[in-house]
Amino acid sequence: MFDALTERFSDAFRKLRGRGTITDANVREVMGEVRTALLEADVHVRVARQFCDHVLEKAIGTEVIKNLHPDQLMVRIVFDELVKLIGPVDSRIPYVSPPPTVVMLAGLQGSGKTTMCAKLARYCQRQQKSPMMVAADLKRPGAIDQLEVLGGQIDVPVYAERAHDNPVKVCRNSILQARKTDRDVVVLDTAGRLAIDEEMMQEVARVAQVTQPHQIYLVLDAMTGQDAVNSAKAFNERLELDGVILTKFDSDTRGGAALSVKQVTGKPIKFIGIGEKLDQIEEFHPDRIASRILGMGDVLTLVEKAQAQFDQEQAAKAQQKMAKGTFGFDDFLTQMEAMKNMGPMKEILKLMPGMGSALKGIQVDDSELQQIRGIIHSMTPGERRDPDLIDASRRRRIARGSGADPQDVAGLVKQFGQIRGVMKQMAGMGMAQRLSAAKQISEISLLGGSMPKFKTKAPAKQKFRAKKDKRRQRKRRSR
Ligand SMILES: Nc1nc2c(ncn2[C@@H]2O[C@H](COP(=O)(O)OP(=O)(O)OP(=O)(O)O)[C@@H](O)[C@H]2O)c(=O)[nH]1
Ligand SMILES: [Mg+2]
Repeated sequence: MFDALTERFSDAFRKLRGRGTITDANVREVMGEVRTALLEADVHVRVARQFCDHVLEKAIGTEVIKNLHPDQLMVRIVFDELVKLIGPVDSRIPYVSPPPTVVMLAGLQGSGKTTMCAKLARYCQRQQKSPMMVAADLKRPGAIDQLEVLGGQIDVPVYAERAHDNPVKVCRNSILQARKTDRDVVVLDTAGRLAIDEEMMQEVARVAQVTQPHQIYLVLDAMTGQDAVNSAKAFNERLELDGVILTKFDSDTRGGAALSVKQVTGKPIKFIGIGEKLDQIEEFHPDRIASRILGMGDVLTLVEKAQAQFDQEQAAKAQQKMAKGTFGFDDFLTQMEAMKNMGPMKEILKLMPGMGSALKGIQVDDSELQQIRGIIHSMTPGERRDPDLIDASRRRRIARGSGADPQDVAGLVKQFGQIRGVMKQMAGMGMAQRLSAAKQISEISLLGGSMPKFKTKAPAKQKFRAKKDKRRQRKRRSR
């Protein structure tokens, strides 16, 4: 579907190849072409403009990562923006308890509702559900037969009332029938019209009102491009849509609908139909689609690796700070922010020399990152530099400010104290020793190892000196 777009994109990026850096001027030039490519692919004008603005904004502020060419970096930025443009989406069907989960399909005539109804039933069957399909299209002669034929192919019962002409009643009865016969998913196949008309809108709105479906999906024909997007807008105003299903994704269309729907309606694409057969349904995954559009999976991997390398260098810088004993909460946070794309926290901590061993046995998972950030942001700059300042009352204040528990604050400060403990060990070393230790550590940590034990000459002497200082202070106070 995206062939033409892919080609135009790669032409545009090629222009950046051989240029030394990303500059305002060359990015603008490339984005001009990207915009034309999007418009040619029938992407909504406003969507194309916004998309290019976002990419520009990001590209111009981007630090150029060593070992990467500007075109590779641009591919990455465009990829990220594409993913944002068409996502996020949870393409699973949220099944309800108690059953049945009622899914309603709506859309224009010929968009592929009836086919999709059977595809969804098949999809649910594969998830160990027992679906039922409902022939709620009482307008088109043959509609019931069509659904029954499809039901026969996948062994899914079809609920129909041939004597009725009221789809609202049929749908309501079908749900009672599903309960009686232990069917846990009900898919309603509603009638379509050639264009959006008031009577049709009233009918689907009434069906929705009476049956209160758990999910309402709009079925759109990808081949109809911007018309599809416009009808999506009209349906979205009348129905509480939960998502869009784009059919005929296998066709030779330009892809504009796929890229515009989310921005125009605010509703994501959840599934795509990729052929006439009943198993030709796919969950919609924005990253896979974006990668398909760019057709540059290898470049994306390369950029990811370079990014990881860059982050490791940042980590090396931080650990030099640690070696100097000046590593505070701010540095800690910077490290985490810089590496938040790198995967599980434990991996990140492994990259921070010393932390792996300091935090051995302490579990920090990704979901806690948000909370840790909140807690650190609620500290004063002084507290971030010197966590020893944080006493019980400050702890309560920080907890209040971040919506965390005082115990969580205490836990974080304690963990951080352990990290600083490791740093203090390093602080006893001479400058040259420190630097070579830093280098040594960074090499080791690159391989995911933990911090080696260092022999230091100073600690005993230092401890002694510290004790002496304390004694002196006490004396002074008692005087
Ligand atoms: N290539 C392709 N064809 C599809 C796909 N989905 C549906 N079709 C075809 O599109 C045509 C219309 O599909 P239907 O499922 O009958 O569409 P509908 O929305 O129920 O139509 P009405 O009930 O008349 O409103 C059929 O010939 C299908 O085989 C798809 O993903 N890819
Ligand atoms: Mg139909």
